Amino acid sequence: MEKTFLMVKPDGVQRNLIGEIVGRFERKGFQLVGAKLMLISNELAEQHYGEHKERPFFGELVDFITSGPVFAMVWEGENVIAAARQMMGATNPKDSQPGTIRGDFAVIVGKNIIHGSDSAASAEREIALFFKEEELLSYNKLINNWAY
Ligand code: RTP
Ligand code: MG
Repeated sequence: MEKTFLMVKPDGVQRNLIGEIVGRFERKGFQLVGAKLMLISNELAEQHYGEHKERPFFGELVDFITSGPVFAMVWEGENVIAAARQMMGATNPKDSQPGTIRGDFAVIVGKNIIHGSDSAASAEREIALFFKEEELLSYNKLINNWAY
């Protein structure tokens, strides 16, 4: 099953949006297979955002993503990479539609609440950067019905 890497950025954690964001992906029908609250080192930030190394905002981006705890997650489901990007909305909140996470909760591009892998290749790379294999679970919610 397809997997993607999603992360509530430091602004989202500070604004108490972890539950809201996790809830959206749960209600959509995707399955959480790994998660942790963590601090990102400078080295990990530079690797994660390596594709933006030459961009003028790279320094700010690294400073911001290392500025406080993030909530790193791996989600699984059919077409989850593209669906999560749709649910996140456009990179710049001034262009993201209401109903998307960035459209509903963010104002400026440098503080846009959530990260999500943009392709199968980046999902694979980013999952490996943030999680060990044994931190990812495979489970079937239909086997045990814990409500009863
Ligand atoms: P992300 O990687 O964080 O999920 O965001 P994205 O794919 O939608 O956008 P990307 O092009 O990968 O840019 C990474 C992050 O850099 C910040 N950014 N700042 N000041 C600027 O013009 C600018 N442009 C991009 C954003 O926070 C973006 O999420
Ligand atoms: Mg990106």
